[in-house]
Amino acid sequence: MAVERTFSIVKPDAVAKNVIGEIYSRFERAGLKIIASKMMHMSQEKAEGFYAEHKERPFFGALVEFMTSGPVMVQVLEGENAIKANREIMGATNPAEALRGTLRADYAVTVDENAVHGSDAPESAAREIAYFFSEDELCPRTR
Ligand code: DAT
Ligand code: MG
Repeated sequence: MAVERTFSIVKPDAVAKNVIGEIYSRFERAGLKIIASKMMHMSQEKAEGFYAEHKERPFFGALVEFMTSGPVMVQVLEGENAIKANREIMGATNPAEALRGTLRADYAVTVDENAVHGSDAPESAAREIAYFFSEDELCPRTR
């Protein structure tokens, strides 16, 4: 197993539900360390760039509108197999298909407002981390 970093977002619906701490606790209980974190309200341009891979999808406009509808928390998680571990904590994209005890099963209601984002591969993790954080904002644990 390898120590990895992944990028995560607590989306506007979950921030509005006031469950930032609950979600951070799930990461911590699973052994993932938060090595960078900030609250922000994404501009349309920022959200469009982040989801550029979905530009041609029919839900793109609604997705960008949702992601800019309120503040989000963006964070970098570090730990053993962090990318896959975070995807397991999150659950399936559609909360109706998410396993019990996952974040999306507990905090999301619909596929278009599904509480959290998590990188899906090493390449996207690196790209997404760099899209939101500069190198000097990352704080690896030294103790
Ligand atoms: P994930 O967020 O699980 O990585 P994804 O990358 O396929 O899922 O899609 C990104 C986001 O786009 C997803 O979190 C919510 C939205 N989305 C995906 N499929 C959708 C659909 N069929 N209808 C509405 N929104 C959708
Ligand atoms: Mg995705």
